[in-house]
Amino acid sequence: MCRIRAFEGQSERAYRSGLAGGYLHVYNGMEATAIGWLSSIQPGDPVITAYRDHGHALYLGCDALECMAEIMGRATGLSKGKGGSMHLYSKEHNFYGGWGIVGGHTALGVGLAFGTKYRGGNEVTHCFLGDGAANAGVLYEVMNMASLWDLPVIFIIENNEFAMGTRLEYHAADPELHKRAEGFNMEHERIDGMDVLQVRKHAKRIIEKVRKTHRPYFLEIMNYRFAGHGAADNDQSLYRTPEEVERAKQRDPILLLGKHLTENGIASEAELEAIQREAEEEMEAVYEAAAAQPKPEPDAVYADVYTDMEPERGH
Ligand SMILES: Cc1ncc(C[n+]2csc(CCOP(=O)(O)OP(=O)(O)O)c2C)c(N)n1
Ligand SMILES: [Mg+2]
Repeated sequence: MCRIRAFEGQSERAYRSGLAGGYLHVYNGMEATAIGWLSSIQPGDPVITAYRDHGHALYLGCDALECMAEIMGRATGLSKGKGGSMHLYSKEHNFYGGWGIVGGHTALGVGLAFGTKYRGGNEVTHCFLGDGAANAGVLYEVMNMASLWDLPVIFIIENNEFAMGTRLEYHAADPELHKRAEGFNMEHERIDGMDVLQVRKHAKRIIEKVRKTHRPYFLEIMNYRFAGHGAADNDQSLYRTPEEVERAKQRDPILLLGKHLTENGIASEAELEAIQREAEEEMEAVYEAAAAQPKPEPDAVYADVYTDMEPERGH
């Protein structure tokens, strides 16, 4: 969680220095969700998410320098410098992106789960989405398919209480989003997303169940984003107060885990500080190294657009 937080500090620095083109959304405050969940998956399980994707990519093992190089549009970036912050992608790590069309990637997530069923595999697809994305029509088409066809997919709503500047209560007819799964005959629940150990505990139980039953699951994880919607969200006073943010920060996932570790004698304050410092130093070096990477050649724009590969055949 410290590595992600430190990485985000540097990615915002890249944006403010004009080194990151396009758009950028940081994960501060939400780290316990990705880590609690992804620390419970099995190797080979596909993962897909929206544009707030740095934390997922890092935890899945994507190289921090390649991620930062991607954010800076460099040829050595994870997506060869052509995707930017919103389109981190690494098939090697079963990380299928990184998508900017709100809700659109949920169809791809269900496609990944369909692929598993078609090939007779035992993987579970983990499809993260935002609370705002939960209002996209495509989600309801693919929830129906997932349930009808018994596809092993877990929809994980990262409910950070806002869709850009619109608060949950203003965009959702029923703010308990998980209940929407009822119409699709799908199991559902809502859990706290600020305590990484709690997320991990629930994740183990739910993932095991889906792997056994091959039935989809609809989960809503409550967290909170500490930063603005994106790096260009400069006037948060239009939709929330600094006091509200401060209140939420009292349950900062890094703070909560730190408390747990010190109170139970697992780590000392000094050890925690060292972990934080190490993460900060690592990501500062990553920033410098990424800024020194080459930019793509103009011709690269034509590469990786079409494929002449034969599609993979199943049974
Ligand atoms: C189809 C589509 N409509 C609108 C947008 C513009 N847009 C970008 S982010 C966003 C809000 C999404 O909020 P949420 O799903 O809660 O994700 P969060 O930013 O909170 O992680 C919107 C409406 C978009 N990218 N795609
Ligand atoms: Mg949101």
